[in-house]
Amino acid sequence: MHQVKTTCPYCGVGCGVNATVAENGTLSAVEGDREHPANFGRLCVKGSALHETLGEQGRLIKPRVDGEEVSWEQALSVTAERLNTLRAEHGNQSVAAYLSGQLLTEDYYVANKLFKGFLGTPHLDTNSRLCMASAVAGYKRAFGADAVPCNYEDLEEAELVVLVGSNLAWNHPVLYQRIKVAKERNPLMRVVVIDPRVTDSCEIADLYLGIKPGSDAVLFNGLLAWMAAKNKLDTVYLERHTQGVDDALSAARQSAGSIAEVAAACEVDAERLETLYYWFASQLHVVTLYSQGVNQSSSGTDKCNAIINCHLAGGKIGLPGAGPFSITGQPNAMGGREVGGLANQLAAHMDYDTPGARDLVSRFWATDNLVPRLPNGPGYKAVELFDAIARGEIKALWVMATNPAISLPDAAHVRAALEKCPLVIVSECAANTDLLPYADIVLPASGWSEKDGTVTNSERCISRQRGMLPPPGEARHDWQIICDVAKQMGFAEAFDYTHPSEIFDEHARLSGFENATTTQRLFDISGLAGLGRDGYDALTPIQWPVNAQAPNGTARLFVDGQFATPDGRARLLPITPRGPEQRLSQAYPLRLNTGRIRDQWHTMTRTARSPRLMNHRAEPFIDVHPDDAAEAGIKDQSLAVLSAATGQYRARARVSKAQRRGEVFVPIHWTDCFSQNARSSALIQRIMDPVSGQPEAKHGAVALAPLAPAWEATLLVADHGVMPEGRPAWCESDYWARIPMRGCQRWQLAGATAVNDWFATLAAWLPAPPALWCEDVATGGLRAAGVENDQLKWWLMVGPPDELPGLAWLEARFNDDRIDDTHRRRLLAGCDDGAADTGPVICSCHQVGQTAIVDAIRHGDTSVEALGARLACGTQCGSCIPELKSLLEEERPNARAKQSSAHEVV
Ligand SMILES: Nc1nc2c(c(=O)[nH]1)N[C@H]1C(S)=C(S)[C@@H](COP(=O)(O)OP(=O)(O)OC[C@H]3O[C@@H](n4cnc5c(=O)[nH]c(N)nc54)[C@H](O)[C@@H]3O)O[C@H]1N2
Ligand SMILES: Nc1nc2c(c(=O)[nH]1)N[C@H]1C(S)=C(S)[C@@H](COP(=O)(O)OP(=O)(O)OC[C@H]3O[C@@H](n4cnc5c(=O)[nH]c(N)nc54)[C@H](O)[C@@H]3O)O[C@H]1N2
Ligand code: SF4
Ligand SMILES: [Mo]
Repeated sequence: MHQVKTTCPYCGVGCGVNATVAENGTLSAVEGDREHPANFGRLCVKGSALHETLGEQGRLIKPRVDGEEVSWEQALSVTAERLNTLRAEHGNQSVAAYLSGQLLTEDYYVANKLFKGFLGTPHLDTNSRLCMASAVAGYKRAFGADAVPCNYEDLEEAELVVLVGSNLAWNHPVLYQRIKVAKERNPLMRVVVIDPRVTDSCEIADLYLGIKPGSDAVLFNGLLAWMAAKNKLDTVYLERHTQGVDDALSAARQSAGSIAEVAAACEVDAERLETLYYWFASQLHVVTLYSQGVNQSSSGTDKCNAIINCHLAGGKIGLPGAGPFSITGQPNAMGGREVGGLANQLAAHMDYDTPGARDLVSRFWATDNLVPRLPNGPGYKAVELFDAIARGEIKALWVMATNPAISLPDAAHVRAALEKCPLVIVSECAANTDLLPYADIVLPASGWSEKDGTVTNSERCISRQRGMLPPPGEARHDWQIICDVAKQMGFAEAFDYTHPSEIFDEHARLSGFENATTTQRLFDISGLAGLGRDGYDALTPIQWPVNAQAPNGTARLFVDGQFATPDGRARLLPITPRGPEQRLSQAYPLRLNTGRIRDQWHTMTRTARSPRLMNHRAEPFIDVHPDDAAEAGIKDQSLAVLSAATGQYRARARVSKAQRRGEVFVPIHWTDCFSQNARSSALIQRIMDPVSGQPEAKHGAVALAPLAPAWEATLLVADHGVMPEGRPAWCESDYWARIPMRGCQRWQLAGATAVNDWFATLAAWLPAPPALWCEDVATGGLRAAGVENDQLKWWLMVGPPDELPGLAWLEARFNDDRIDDTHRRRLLAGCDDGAADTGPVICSCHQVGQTAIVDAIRHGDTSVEALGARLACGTQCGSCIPELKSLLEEERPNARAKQSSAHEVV
């Protein structure tokens, strides 16, 4: 048994993880690394379940070409040959790559080098386009470089933290916990949440602004104008270190009138708005932390600059506890930006129009004598790239570590493009995704715990992810696959790496190459060149820039007021606010918001492997305000359908006052692997920010209607030895959702037409006939179970899922070697005689259910601490504390109607 220090592969917080590798070669436990500056020992529920998501089952283990398993040798030569043929026939620019912020920096670097440097195509973009592109463009316009000024300590040192379009409690939980602790220590610290939804992040908010979706630029323009009117501008800072304040101010004044007018435009209370303005203007130590509620907009870049303007105007930047902080989503969104993985970038923070950059990069890569030369200008951004595929212009696409069939807007259009594309190559870890059916060539990649390299988190901190386990089957590391293909294509010398440390070394050298002489680039990690393999293996977290001037890294940028623009001054930009471009209409009257849930990661290829992470939100859902639900004739927990111009979405309604009237929220996580039709991206149009190319994923237009099925059922099916391969027959139902459990799968099903003969239906669905059967003719309810060789094979309940017993007991029976007589008698009931149903799981770490918590509250527990002492809930990662508080509130005598999980905030 030994311990390895590595980094969590999920969110951009980039927590350090201590992983325990057991004697049998498995990863037996994980805990937070106390020495890592991102988390100092903390982990959230996803991070602490990492070891439960590993194992060979469900992994891709062999390369495939045209649906047939082949050797690596064949896969590589076919890949190289087909790419070369298409390039020869249609030109270099007919091939493209679509990468991901979940690749390691080394993978990203070689992919960028191959496509832009050696294949001569600029069409290499990344899913960071859907995520960080507006933040990148905002920083570049203001600072002259894509550089996050702040660090995590600033969040603790601030007197005011403003969360804009960020549900930090769920999406960056460890940072949220850090702010929470800092707030307990510093009673003067204030937190403001600006979000159309009341989220769990509001738990620590002193002020909540339930803003009209898309109106953030009006709010921040209003703030700038207000600061000027109240003499709260830092005129000395503006004069010495910035440019453009006059134009910015006049644009701000034009769009934002009085407090009352801004409040009306943003649909928030005027007094609350003025409180925010007053707090912001009167504090120097302010951090505004913004995320997808700002970025994923057709005017996302402008919103970022509206925020940055206010920080520059108040001199609230370059100081401890101050700055505009764009928080990154993916573990290596930042690393991808560093190597130049966006289509408008060339390499190492250099763009095509950076003076001298093209020459510098081609000399460094020794491509200057090569035909083709480096591309002349930017390539297609993600949405444009798929449009070019649909037009037939791009003939070959290599996708790595992302799933455009799910995460790009207008999924139907993307799928049609993929269908049409002559060559689709996919490098992937999971055996089952919505993208793989479109792949001509499938290349099995190693995953977290197997791969070795570096990632950069939200505070520019470079950390090592370390390989601990061998990849399953024949899976290879992404960097290796790319280099193998490059070698087959004739570029052996330039891709002759034997270890990621060599790639990192080259990346570090490029970042410093002629830096300060020709193009002055802020991104400089030349201090990390020449580490050698041992130095690379021993690398401890460090923040860039790391160079001769800053050998130990740089905690904070722009402390001297010098920016990366030609004249060293930051830019304030004139911002004219624009609303969402996806317009509401009579046909589609509701505003659609999309986002994340606490326990799942994106398309669930990893988090759904840990059954306990499925418990918090088991099915796809639609959050809807009670009045909108009533108007549509929809009850809480009933099935509903959303329609948009581009597609449909079916899920269970959650009626909640946390939603504003006229707006619905859906999660982004469900794919065709987990549900019949619950892809959020099917409802979003292909509309982008004109500067950044980031899609407007937060502002769809939809209609809501009940699904009103004739029947609903819950079917549990054992994992092994029951069903043949392929999609089960019940997937023909009008609604289904698959929920992985331990040893079995739960299927929530519903149909539009009544089933007259369940016995015949079950015989058609399942090989094992019913052994137990209980029908309630009056209600149409039915319970049945299939038992073979004393083993539970399946269990069915026809009826609405709120009649289900807690499923822990049944789950245990699916894992029994044999069902004894006592258990057999209880099977249809689905629980032990008198056993309490624990209800939906609230605390994922300790698996504590809602019923147990409510019971404890009714027995006198009045605080989160008391509940923790009795049930252990909320005592590990703390992510469920907001929900515990809601339950405490709801169960209080005379509590308001038990309808919402909203928190009261002033
Ligand atoms: N659990 C979990 N954590 C994750 C991820 C995950 O999949 N699961 N993914 C990671 C990734 S890649 C990313 S990018 C981050 C994203 O992290 P966040 O940006 O925090 O995530 P989202 O839930 O997409 O959206 C944030 C909030 O924006 C709000 N919003 C919508 N429209 C507007 C608006 O017009 N104005 C304002 N002010 N707010 C608005 C939404 O209501 C939502 O609460 O999370 C990372 N962390
Ligand atoms: N409507 C709507 N759409 C959105 C968003 C939204 O808020 N609303 N958010 C957008 C944002 S911010 C993001 S970041 C995207 C995320 O969307 P995606 O990037 O499409 O989602 P993931 O599930 O993270 O896809 C990663 C894939 O890579 C595989 N994988 C994991 N590790 C590795 C590896 O090491 N190598 C290889 N080769 N494969 C690997 C995983 O199994 C998975 O299939 O979605 C975007 N789309
Ligand atoms: S906060 Fe993010 S990086 Fe940290 S453990 Fe959770 S998912 Fe991983
Ligand atoms: Mo993201």
